[in-house]
Amino acid sequence: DRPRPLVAGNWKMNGLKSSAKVLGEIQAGYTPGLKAKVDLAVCPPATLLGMFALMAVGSRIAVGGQDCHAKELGAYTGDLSAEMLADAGATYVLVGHSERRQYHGEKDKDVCDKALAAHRAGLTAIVCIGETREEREAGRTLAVVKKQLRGSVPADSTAQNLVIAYEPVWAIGTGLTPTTADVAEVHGVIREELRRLVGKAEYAKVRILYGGSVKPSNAAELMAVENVDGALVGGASLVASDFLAIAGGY
Ligand code: G2H
Repeated sequence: DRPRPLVAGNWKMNGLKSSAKVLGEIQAGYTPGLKAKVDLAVCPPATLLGMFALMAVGSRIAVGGQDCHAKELGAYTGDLSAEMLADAGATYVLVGHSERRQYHGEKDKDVCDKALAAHRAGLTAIVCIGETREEREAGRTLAVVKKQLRGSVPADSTAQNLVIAYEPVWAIGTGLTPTTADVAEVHGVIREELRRLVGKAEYAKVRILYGGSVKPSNAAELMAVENVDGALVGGASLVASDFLAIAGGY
């Protein structure tokens, strides 16, 4: 039994109030047929989170944050706690996206603390991992992914509060994607590692998303791969018809 797939849109630093139109189009296209097959989530910038959550009430489209602080509250100017995201209507939060690791120096331990904070707030943490081009060329992909998982996945994780997103850094926003054989290998290793991390009863139910230049033309092929339980979509999630076409790849 494969887990129910999840297609999550990561809007990154894109979107103004006028982008509510895009969410409206996604809602309109989330037909009963699609609902029966796949869960949808949209992670807009935090400025739009509350509005999107209100708009999405009743549509079964989940809303998520793109990052959270590890603490519940305090003197951390500019940061947002997991509790604040939950209060605004989020049910998911991305943690450890490679852009956070790269531009904000987040390490596995930071990502783990953020995922724990997400769990405390009742959110599902989408923990992002993935190797760089240099790591792949050095043949270290599997070792890197295992190390990131061990360091970033908190011990209290379950199939309910944890989603993994495997995003090879070199495939993000570049149009390049790994072969389906490569994706199958990495996702298989992630599944095995999850057996150790979340336990025998839960590990098969944890959703493992693929991310990195997912688009309508490659989605069906990528998502047919064993142990690929959905997608984390960046650029293509900003266009409702593309996002829906990707979700329809199931
Ligand atoms: C990877 C992905 C979504 P894109 O960052 O998180 O972005 O689909 O634009 O490569």
